Amino acid sequence: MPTPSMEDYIEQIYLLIENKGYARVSDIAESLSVHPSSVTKMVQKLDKDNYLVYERYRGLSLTAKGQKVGKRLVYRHDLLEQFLKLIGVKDEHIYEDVEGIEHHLSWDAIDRIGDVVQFLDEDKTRLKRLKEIQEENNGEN
Ligand SMILES: [Mn+2]
Repeated sequence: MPTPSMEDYIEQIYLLIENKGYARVSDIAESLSVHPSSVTKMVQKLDKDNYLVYERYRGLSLTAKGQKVGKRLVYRHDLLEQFLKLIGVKDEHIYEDVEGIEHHLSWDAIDRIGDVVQFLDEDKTRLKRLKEIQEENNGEN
């Protein structure tokens, strides 16, 4: 199992490759706000653990295992954003909140949150009722 830090790297590398077609050490460092030397170190570890293949002058590509994990991590991040948005969390909190919790939930919890998203999404009266409750509770504070 990848550590939280490894997950952050795999997730960002997956996104960079998806969006730009490649992931350079400097791009990874920028998107994670870390020093390039930390990226090089982690990339070497991820290579050793078979998530990616790193060649100093050719760049880096995800293995099948790395792609599979990356895809799941991006799905998890997006689902949690969608969930927080649906339950009414303010936009300005969503990204940081997801970054804070995503590594600490079991896949069981992720799947159950997926159920709730579907539950709220498939019948708009449910969301409407949730909004009413929130307005009532906000009135109390
Ligand atoms: Mn994330």
